[in-house]
Amino acid sequence: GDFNEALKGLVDENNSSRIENEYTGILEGKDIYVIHYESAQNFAMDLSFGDGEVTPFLNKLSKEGLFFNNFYPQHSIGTSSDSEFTFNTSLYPINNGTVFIDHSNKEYESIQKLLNEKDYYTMSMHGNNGDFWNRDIMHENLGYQEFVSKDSYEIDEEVGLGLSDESFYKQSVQKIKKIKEEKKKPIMAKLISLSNHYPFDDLKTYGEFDTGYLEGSDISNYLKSFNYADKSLQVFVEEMDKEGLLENAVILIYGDHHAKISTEDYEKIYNYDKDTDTVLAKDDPNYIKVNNSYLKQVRKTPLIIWSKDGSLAKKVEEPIGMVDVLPTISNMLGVFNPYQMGKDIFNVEENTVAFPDGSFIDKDYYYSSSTSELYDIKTNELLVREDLDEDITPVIERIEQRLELSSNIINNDLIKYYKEFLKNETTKTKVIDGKE
Ligand code: GP9
Repeated sequence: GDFNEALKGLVDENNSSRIENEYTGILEGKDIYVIHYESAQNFAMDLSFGDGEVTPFLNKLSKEGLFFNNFYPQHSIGTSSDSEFTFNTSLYPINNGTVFIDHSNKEYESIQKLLNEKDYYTMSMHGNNGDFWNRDIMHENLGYQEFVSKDSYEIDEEVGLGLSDESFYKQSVQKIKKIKEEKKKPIMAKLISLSNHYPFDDLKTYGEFDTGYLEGSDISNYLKSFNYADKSLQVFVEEMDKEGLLENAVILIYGDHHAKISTEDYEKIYNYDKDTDTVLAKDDPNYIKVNNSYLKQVRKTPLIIWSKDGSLAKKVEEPIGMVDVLPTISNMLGVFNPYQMGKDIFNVEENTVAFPDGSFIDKDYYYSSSTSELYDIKTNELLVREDLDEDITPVIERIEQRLELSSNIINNDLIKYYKEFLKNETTKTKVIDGKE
């Protein structure tokens, strides 16, 4: 019916925009290690205090790799699980529930399934309970051949929600090593980190990290936690290297969503005066309250594709969303998902990042659907739509249509029916061919 027509439109559009570019196939056959980096936010990468940068190791990787510094996760209420879902499928999360929980019985096309067909071994690893976010069911559905969770790890050191990142990474490297030896094929392994999680109160385990004028605030605790997670990530990369696992591999890092940090705490950073080393008082006439546009941008998370030889090094400024990651990396890996909602970032001139609530960001604007406010993305100034040269109504409408199509695919299991429809079409053609 109508749904299939809309899906057919998407498939046709995706097929016709499949273009070779300088990145096509460059990762074919390489091992891909994906770090799902809990609550990693971009702004912290730019901060440094008495003890130096908050995330020196992540910063190093961002300089040596392909660094998307305007990357936005597009999660809804399913937070971590939504980001995983969108990364895996290039579909948007739904608004009235959580795909991982409510739609785990539907059929999806995923990066794992595409790589499985290319004889990859695909797996995911996490130090938390396997049924958290219904992962044990959903990871299998999404095509991971193996999901290693809490029961397979020795819980020898705990931070926040459970097994510490450092121990998790160390044990994971040994598991990866064993699997590489056994399977003798390219591997895609996703490692879901855990330590950098709210409420960021495990200060003793994080270790010393001076946050200067922020000391004592929640954001300070977040930065200490992130600094800990950064040191753990460094352990992971160094151990992988020691085991010789980085020679024909890339590490892809994405921040899954923003952390719970109060607006007031962001304002501390915004209203900090370097010369006097003080934060402006709240009643000071120069005190600046941050608005929605600022908050949307300060909640950006990193996206990095890194290889040991540094050959990918480049900064990509174009706005990119989680939904665009699969189209972009699948072109690099030489696979293709016809049901993707996102775009290969290297094949678009200007990208628009849509959020599940209908808000969007592009190179000029941030539009908030809940308030219908439009902001200048660079100055965070509120704009008057009527005063603009261009009309953004068609952009808003197109986004609504795309989100509706994505939700329909999920709610009505359209990929399954579409695949059946395609199979029938092929059989029909064969019968006709047979008669001729
Ligand atoms: C739990 C971890 C955190 O296993 O992924 O989930 P979140 O609270 O970030 O959605």
